[in-house]
Amino acid sequence: MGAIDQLILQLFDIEAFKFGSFKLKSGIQSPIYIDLRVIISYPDILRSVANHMNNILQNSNVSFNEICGVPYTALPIASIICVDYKRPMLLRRKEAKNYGTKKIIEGKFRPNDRCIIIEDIVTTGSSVIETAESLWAEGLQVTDAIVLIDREQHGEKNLQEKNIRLHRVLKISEVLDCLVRHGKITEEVSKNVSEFIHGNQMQLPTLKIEIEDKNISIPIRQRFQTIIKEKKSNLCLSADLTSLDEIIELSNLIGKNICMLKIHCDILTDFSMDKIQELKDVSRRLNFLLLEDRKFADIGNTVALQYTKGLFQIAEWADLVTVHVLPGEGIVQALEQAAQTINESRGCLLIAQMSSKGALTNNEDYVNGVIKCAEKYSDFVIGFISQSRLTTSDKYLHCTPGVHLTNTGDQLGQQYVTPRQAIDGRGADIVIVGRAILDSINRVKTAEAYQQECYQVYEELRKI
Ligand code: 5IU
Repeated sequence: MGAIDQLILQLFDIEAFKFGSFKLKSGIQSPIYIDLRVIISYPDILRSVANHMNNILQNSNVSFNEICGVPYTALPIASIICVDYKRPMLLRRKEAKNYGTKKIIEGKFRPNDRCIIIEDIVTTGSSVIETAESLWAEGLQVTDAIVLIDREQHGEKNLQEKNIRLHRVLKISEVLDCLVRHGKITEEVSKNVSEFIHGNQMQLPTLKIEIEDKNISIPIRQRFQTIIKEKKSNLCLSADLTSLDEIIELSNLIGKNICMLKIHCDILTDFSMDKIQELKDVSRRLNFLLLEDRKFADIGNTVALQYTKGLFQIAEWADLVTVHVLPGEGIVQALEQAAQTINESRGCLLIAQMSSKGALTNNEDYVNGVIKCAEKYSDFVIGFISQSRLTTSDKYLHCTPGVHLTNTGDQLGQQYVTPRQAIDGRGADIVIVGRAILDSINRVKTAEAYQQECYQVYEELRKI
């Protein structure tokens, strides 16, 4: 007999599965009741459950620093795995203590550590999501949860919406099949339970709003606008730093204040797909877009390769990229086509005008050509990098770099205006700020100040 069948039969023998008619907490009448608390009385079964989870960990190549068990039944399972892997354990209190330190997460960890969640059973996934949210709030990275049983009532999808992968030892459908095969329950009971499960798919109500507003599959333009309103931020940080580790650390601190993070991947000395995935996770958690300021400028065929291939595989992680229309509109067509191979929404910003002294972009014919191109590819082009308002249409977000509250320029041609001048005078929606924040003594405080100033002016003028 296979190890999975053996586990299912053991669970049946200790009455972890009960069939009949049971009133659930929600008031719904259910033909099955699963009580996994009983397993703590059976060391062999606990051992076997932990072994199955260890196998999942090995096969899925999930890397982690800590393991967090969800009280109560999953705690002893998580302890065994921690001891097996010699990794520290964390746990999330059901309620924060109202005395002493008020910590909700117990155990030692460092910001940015990877943590996996262990749970005994998933129905809607709400307890895993609550646990992940507490861990995220502490700066931990959580992308995977392992459960003993998935009731297959929409938990996997609900977790997916939060970018958490669900790994399960058993699915309820497998349990039913196995019990029928071994004559423990009749076909009829199995069918009854299956029908109940299918009829009780439980989408989390709060997630419904998220699907409309934040889900990665919604058009990027809509997502951007929602982020700006929700976070009250029209600030984009231009993180022209050469260390991706530093950018990740900084975005953990400043992510809450920005609507977008702009980077140049080709100046990074420590670029790797794993690290950029980490940055992407931070951007999802703290809800900002990632802009790779690649300034594509070649013929369509080459640009499609630059976008999707090579060391950087930009299309995999950048929500938005910047594009020069200098080679003609084929460049945008190529990028849009290439983006269709990615299963998340992607877009681009066309560079219409530059902030640097003597920029050749800044003539009327050129800018008109850029606007025409935006109109033609308006599903993919969501805005401009510009120094003035180019169209009256609200469809395009105008993003303006070259902003500093105290400096007027640098030694290499950069020309600065203040946030108010950028938004009021030049019609910017998004203000792109780099060294004004990066070179300040307290980057977090400075970012907060720019966020407030930029959004206040924006609200005043656009009455959002
Ligand atoms: N950037 C400009 N001007 C432009 C364009 C892009 O400054 O016209 I197009 C980029 C360059 C840099 C950032 O990455 O925006 C501005 O950084 P500072 O705020 O540190 O100058």
